[in-house]
Amino acid sequence: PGQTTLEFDNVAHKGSISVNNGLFIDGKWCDPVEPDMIDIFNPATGKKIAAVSLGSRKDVDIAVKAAQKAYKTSWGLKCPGTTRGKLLACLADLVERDADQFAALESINVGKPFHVAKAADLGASISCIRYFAGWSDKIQGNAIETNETKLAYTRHEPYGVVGQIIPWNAPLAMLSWKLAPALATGNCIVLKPSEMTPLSALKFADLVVEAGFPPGVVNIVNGYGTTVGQAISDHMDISKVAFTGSTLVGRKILEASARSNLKVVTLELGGKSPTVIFDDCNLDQTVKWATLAMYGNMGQSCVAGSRIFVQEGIYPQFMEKFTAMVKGLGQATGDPFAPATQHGPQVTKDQFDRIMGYIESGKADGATVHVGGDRHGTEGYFIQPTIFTDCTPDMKIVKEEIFGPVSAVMKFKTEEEVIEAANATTYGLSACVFSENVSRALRVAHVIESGSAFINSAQLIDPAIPFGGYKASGIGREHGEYALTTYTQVKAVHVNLGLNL
Ligand code: TXE
Repeated sequence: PGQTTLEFDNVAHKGSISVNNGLFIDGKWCDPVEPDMIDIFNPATGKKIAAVSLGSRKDVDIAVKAAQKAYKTSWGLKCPGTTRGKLLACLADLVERDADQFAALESINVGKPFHVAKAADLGASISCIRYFAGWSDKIQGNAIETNETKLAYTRHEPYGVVGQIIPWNAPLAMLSWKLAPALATGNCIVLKPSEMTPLSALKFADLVVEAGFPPGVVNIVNGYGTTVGQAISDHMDISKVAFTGSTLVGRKILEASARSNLKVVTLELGGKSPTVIFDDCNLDQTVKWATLAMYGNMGQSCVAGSRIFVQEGIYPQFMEKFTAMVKGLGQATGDPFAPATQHGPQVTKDQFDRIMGYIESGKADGATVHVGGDRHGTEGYFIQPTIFTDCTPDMKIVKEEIFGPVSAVMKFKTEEEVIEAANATTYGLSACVFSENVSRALRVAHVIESGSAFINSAQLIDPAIPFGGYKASGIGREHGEYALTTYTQVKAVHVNLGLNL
């Protein structure tokens, strides 16, 4: 392994940032057993910026052994919660110290506008690690009363070695969401970043060492889903896998669990979330939130409010303001490091092609391109923020997750009608409801089938508040106290206080 150095000379960061290009196993950087590399690109230019190691099944085996050893000797039940909390709090401080560098890496590798990466991605990462640091010494079971000859109590024990597979849309935030609760509860980790966006995870590994975590507690094995991801999913010595990514791969991970050791699987998958806008909304605020809900992170957000239902009384006024706002976003498209940029490129050529394919399908199915509908510029993977109108429920752009800056707007008349339409999806991750009538807003939020419902807001995910999906959007919850239950297993201890046979 060696350093790969990225040179920056822009408003956000001047100088160079070095990350190790190896695999991080047992507290050290190492080469893959079978040497292999992958090129890493800048989506704003399409140009190569680095090359890093690609692991294989053999490297996962080595990482799992290191994690098992750490679990038995220096982590898990061997390590007091206060120590785990102290280490996690230190890690949060170190990420905060290096926030500019992390934001620059997310910007150059993922295409996020730098100032957005710093506020949103770094904010979400640091607050999540800090939040779970606080839980580390508060993991406790219950004493259960049955009769006077029995003492029964529960212990919330870690699983041991957990596997974590994360995507590319928010690499550092997804890593933090996965890693923090797993470490707080005493688990050791083998984590695979997305093979396309591993740079922030590689930098993060150096901070794991600097914070003082014992070797083997955190292992980061970069590699393809079909090799490293698959090896994690069917490993006999991994007791739990947490995954964020596509529904297609989520199913494969469940199948791998069924075929191997029935490891516990939690999944955070895709969405096709509804934004429901009633006549009595606060129009100016609604337009801003609906725009953020849909186009934040270039639409590459699992909670993207991509089906926008607007009540007919406010439809013309909403469309006028929404159109202006989305056109403004189109004008603020460009270099992710420019301070005025609000909208960057899609992450890869594959994603770019996939989204352009959806735009073509919308046109072919008879929807109207109201704004955008084409690529932006000639370099990199930029797509114009796009609005489709005249959409019908059978269209692919209404049914499938596009994961790009493409909304489908539909008109509705009644509350009953929109509830049915909002729920007419296989997904159930999130929903937004806009109305100044509190009873209506709550009524609708309660019956929409989704793991989160935002009233008069969007995207405000918080580490203290559970997050996850209904239906095909996932299994289990991240964040909040609920996340602790997905990283611990319950042991019931029965003590005989005098029952004689
Ligand atoms: O996802 P994948 P892709 C959705 C979104 C997007 C689509 C495809 O709609 O357009 O998925 O994106 C690893 N066993 N989301 O193909 O493949 C892979 O290496 C184990 C929504 O990039 O699911 C990466 O680390 N792991 C989403 C991770 O899975 C495997 C975020 C996610 O990639 C694997 C991303 C396998 N067989 C995409 N195959 C969200 N919920 O936010 C791949 N991987």
